[in-house]
Amino acid sequence: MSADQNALPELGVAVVGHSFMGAVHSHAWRSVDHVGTPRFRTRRVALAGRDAARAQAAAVQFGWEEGVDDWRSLIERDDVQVIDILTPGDSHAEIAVAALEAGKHVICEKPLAKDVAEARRMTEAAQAAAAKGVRSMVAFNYRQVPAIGLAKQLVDAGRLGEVRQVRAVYLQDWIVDPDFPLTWRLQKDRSGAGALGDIGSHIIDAAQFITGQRLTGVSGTVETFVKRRPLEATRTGANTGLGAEASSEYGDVTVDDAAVFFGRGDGGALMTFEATRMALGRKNGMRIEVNGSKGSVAFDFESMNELHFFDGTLPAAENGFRRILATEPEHPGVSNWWPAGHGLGYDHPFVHELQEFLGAIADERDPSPSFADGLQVQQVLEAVQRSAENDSAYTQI
Ligand code: SOE
Repeated sequence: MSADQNALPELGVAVVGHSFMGAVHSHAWRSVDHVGTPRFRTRRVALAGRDAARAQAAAVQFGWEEGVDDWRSLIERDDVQVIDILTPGDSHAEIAVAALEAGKHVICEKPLAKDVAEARRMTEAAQAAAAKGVRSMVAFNYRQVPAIGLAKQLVDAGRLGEVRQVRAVYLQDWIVDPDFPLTWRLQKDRSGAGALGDIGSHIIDAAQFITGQRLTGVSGTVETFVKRRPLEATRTGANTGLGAEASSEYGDVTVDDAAVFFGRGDGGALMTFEATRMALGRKNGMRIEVNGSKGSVAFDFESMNELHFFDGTLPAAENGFRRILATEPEHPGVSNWWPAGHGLGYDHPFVHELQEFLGAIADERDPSPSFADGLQVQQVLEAVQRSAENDSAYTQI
């Protein structure tokens, strides 16, 4: 840390949750002061979990001063100004509303809540807090991938012309095995939805972010291929991924394994979406293609440093999709990292996300995406669920 950084104001941070997203966000909090132009000297004050011993072990592993078993105690502390919520969806609303009412800035994992009512309550609390200078943000990390930022810049600059079609898929396969246990991501009362909420929410946000169009209605269907699974065995050690241990008892899966839907954007675009955790062989296949009247862009997370751009204004005989390496300093988020061509990974966009959040706190503005953006995505998710329950009827948002 340079002498100048020592002069920056201190900002105490606490995270709630220490599984996959706890590990990823902790990694980002450890980096954020050392990348680009820091706005604060962040202090990683505490990590909260449900079990004291596991929280303490995670705090040591992930670099937090303390591990505690009660998130409420963090909200009461004067040395904590930021709460980062990384828990299952059923606790987001309670933690976020309490933290905002206590004057803490809040960043919260997506989807914002487990249902629209809770997301609305969080958004109202965020708006009331914003009037007092307290900031809140929902963590749609894929917005912060440089190639996705570049796609948005090309659309905004009119290089695609009128945006007419979007096709977005998010393909994973980590629950294909019927013996994979019934973790919280497979329980509706804890997560709100399955693949639809967990990864469908990302492609809804990315499609709307890139095109600047919001979905106005959707038609969709969902399926649960494996209807019963072993319950999850009590965890002992760290769990920094999606894996879990099975017990010998079984329970019902109450969420979708896969969802397919289409919708219309408010600018006239037709958008199709597929979210599944059953696409055997696909690990984190988040892909999005946008076609306009003058050009197209295509992104695939498995080659996350690339954006494919077709410029339809060039002569047909020598035209084709051009592979742009989105690693130039001009590309969004890249200039603070490595020389051109050296590339970023899954973890870097989470640092960009914190930079946006901390920049907004320092500049006294609302960060993007806001809780209101998270609420709108939640409304899309709920509209897909209603459509699916109603023979795929087209459902207004
Ligand atoms: C977090 O952003 C997240 O959506 C996880 O919840 C998913 O399970 C992961 O695979 C993609 O990232």
